[in-house]
Amino acid sequence: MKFDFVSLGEVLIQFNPLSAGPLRYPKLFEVHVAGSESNILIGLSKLGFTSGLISRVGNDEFGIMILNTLKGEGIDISKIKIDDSATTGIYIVQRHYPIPGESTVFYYRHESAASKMDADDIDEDYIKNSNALIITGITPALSDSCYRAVKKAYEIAVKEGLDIIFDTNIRIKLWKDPNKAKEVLFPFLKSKIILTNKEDLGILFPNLSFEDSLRKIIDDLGAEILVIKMGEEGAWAINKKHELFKASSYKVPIIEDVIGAGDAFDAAFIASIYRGMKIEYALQYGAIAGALVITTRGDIEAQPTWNALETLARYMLKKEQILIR
Ligand code: KDG
Repeated sequence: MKFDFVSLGEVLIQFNPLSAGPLRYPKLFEVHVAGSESNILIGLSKLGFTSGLISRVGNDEFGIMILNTLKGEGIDISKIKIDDSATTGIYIVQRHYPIPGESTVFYYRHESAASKMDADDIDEDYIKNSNALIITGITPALSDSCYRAVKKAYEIAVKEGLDIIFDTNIRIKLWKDPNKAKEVLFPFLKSKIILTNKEDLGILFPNLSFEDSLRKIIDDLGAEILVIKMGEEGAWAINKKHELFKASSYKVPIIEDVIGAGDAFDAAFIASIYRGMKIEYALQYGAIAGALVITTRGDIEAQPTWNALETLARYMLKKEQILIR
């Protein structure tokens, strides 16, 4: 079977408290399946694209929950190994504290099953049989062996001429040292589509101004589209001709949990581009998908179908919140 997209990364169990505030108080938690790469693939699946994920889960109930969820969402799980030697990683979300509207994550994923992924987990034919490879800056941060796995997948994709889509997604809690993040992630910036944010650009290009870092990615590293996600301030995109596109964010009436908005944005942006839409509309669809996800706890549940995206876009047009096709 040929997939539209293939990715590799850790799928985690997310514990999300029913009440906001410091984690010492909540007694009730919801359980969700999350993880940047799987979030993006699930978002793409809801928007009509096929994909497979390369990963590992522990031989435990959470591992089974992840496999069942991914399968249920239409993701191929044939390359997700069940590792007897380690457990499935988890993380806990603290919402609206200390900064209202923001969420903080606490990881319990050190030495997790997915962190044991290695270059041997990468099956060349599986990558070759996909149209595009999606990678994020999270997987290379998990362990040296995960870095080798990402590098191998990337090299196969380059050799086979696949489109490569890279979300820089620098998680400082995982890297600890920003210089290490820069050193390891820089080579992956040679990708067709780059999705990033201002903070990550500051880490990747510490000696360049914001404008010069954009120029460097487009002119020297060869990206065709560079997207800068700016949360509440919306998103920008730049193409090879240096045309700049801007979309505002959609202001939602409730912010439940902002985690996962960036992945939903990526999925809707990528889906729109691969459906042949213009960059300016793809940006707006990305912003809509991101807005939807922050209205609920969990990263994947409110990711939109194509129909939902269009319904919300029309509703917003009526309210003149943003201009949409
Ligand atoms: O983008 C959302 C992810 O950050 C979250 O689901 C957990 O993958 C995760 C990570 O490594 O932070």
